[in-house]
Amino acid sequence: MLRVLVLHGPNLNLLGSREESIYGTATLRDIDASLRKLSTDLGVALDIRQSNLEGELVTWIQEARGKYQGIIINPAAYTHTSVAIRDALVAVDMPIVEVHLSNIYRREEFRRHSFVSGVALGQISGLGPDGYLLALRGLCGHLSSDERKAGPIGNRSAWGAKTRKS
Ligand code: CA2
Repeated sequence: MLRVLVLHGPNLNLLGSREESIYGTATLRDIDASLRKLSTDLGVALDIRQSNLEGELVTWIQEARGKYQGIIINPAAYTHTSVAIRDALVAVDMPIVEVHLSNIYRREEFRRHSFVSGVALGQISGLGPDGYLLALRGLCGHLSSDERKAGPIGNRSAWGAKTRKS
């Protein structure tokens, strides 16, 4: 059975209680419940954690090696600041999907840069809680596909490789 780790970064525990105009009304519990339901349908084992501490997230990423096949992460504000989280994601050497509830490219300038996107399999931004479900489907599809064997994602188009004729 595939095992996937889901990490939520700082302040996401406040979802649904403030800033609803940006992040919506769903709580983190709601998001986690819909992820768990989908994981049952997909036959995937999920562990879900949230932390407000950068070091704790780094430790959890390091510990993922050998226990999980992939990580879904919303690094929240650390997206834009944390070389430590990026380095840990590189070191753990497994596919990463980055999720943001809001569209970080339509907001303040400082949110447009992600330290994580360059080391991620993919990023989903702006689709609200559904983004996590799409991330889980995408990650599981990637993990169970022969496509992985075609080489590092950075060296090809993951999707294009499948559709290319020659
Ligand atoms: O859109 C996202 O998912 C973000 O990762 C959310 C982060 C933000 O710093 C990123 O730029 C984009 C902030 C999460 C804080 O969530 C709150 C929820 C309710 C009240 C206050 C903060």
